[in-house]
Amino acid sequence: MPMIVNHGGIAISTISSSTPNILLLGGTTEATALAMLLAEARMTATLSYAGRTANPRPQPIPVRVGGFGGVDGLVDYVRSHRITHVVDATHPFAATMSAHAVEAAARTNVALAALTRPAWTPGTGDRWTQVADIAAAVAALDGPGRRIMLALGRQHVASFSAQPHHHYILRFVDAPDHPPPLPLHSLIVDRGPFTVDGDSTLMQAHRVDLVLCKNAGGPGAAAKLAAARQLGLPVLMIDRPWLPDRLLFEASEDVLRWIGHAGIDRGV
Ligand code: 3Y8
Ligand code: NAP
Repeated sequence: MPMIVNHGGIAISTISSSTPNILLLGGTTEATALAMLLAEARMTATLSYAGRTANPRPQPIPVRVGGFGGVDGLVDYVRSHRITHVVDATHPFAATMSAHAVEAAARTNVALAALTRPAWTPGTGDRWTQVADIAAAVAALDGPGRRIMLALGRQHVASFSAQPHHHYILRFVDAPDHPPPLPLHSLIVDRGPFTVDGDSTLMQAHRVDLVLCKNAGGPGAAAKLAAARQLGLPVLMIDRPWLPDRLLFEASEDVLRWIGHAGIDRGV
């Protein structure tokens, strides 16, 4: 039970509990793997989705869906739900969520760790051109019309209407409510993780001559890179955005060990 201490009429609630209560910011393969471990360990945890997709993957722990309402909303959630640990297992391009998690953890003095995956690096046979961000990727598409696999999902498609002369092969998780704002496009509705054979077949069927993607890292989206390598296709790779310093893990088992040791007698 929480201990409420009054000092001069100011109630200071100090949560001292021996049982962790984890908020897992999800939306990645790694988050799903950690959720499985937390469920097997019978730990109290909630996986959080932003609500970007219509039918997110079911999880073995309770799920909440939707934004928190900025940093203040996240601080309120952490305090009102007596969260003891926040694990940021969001995608490396979910930079706003990650920045909010760092600030909210500092304001609530709650333990924070990130679970991510290393960036992809080009290997033998890869034909990569690396660019800093979406805008640089758009600028890099000057020149004759091409057939581009735009493997960025839905959120950034409008940026490429500045280069309307290419034929874009799009892959969305959900069918869009309106046609994408690109005059020449083919739309595939599918969710990953994907396979090399599947992506190779897709690239050949659509006569793809350039693959454009984010440096997401991890196994769930890497198939297209192997397929591009096999087919000798160039890749335009968008580098990850800056993320604030925080404790970082790359294995969900290490996060479980950290939860067991990270102090939880903290004021929240
Ligand atoms: C809502 C949860 C799991 C997690 C699976 C991973 C792998 C498959 C590959 C391509 C690239 C892309 C996209 C992608 C992958 C995993 C992982 C990953 C890339 C789901 C999911 C949610 C989302 C959000 C969605 C974005 C979009 C990005 C499609 C669930 C399936 C392109 C990122 O329609 C939209 O608005 C989609 C938005 C953010 C990027 C964008 O800007 O459009 N992911 N993807 C999460 C939430 O609401 O919090 O629906 O089950 C999760 C996964 N997508 O447990 O199996 O670990 O990364 N997701 C990219 O990497 O470039 C597809 O097509 O080759
Ligand atoms: P983002 O731009 O960093 O975050 C924008 C806002 O979305 C956040 O401020 C927050 O809203 C809300 N949000 C983001 N992730 C959330 C989560 N897990 N739970 C609750 N609210 C969340 O995020 P994004 O890039 O759109 O990514 C959204 C989700 O899709 C994340 O779960 C991420 O892991 C997943 N995803 C993203 C990509 C990608 O390419 N960006 C790829 C695969 C999966 P409030 O400010 O209201 O709290």
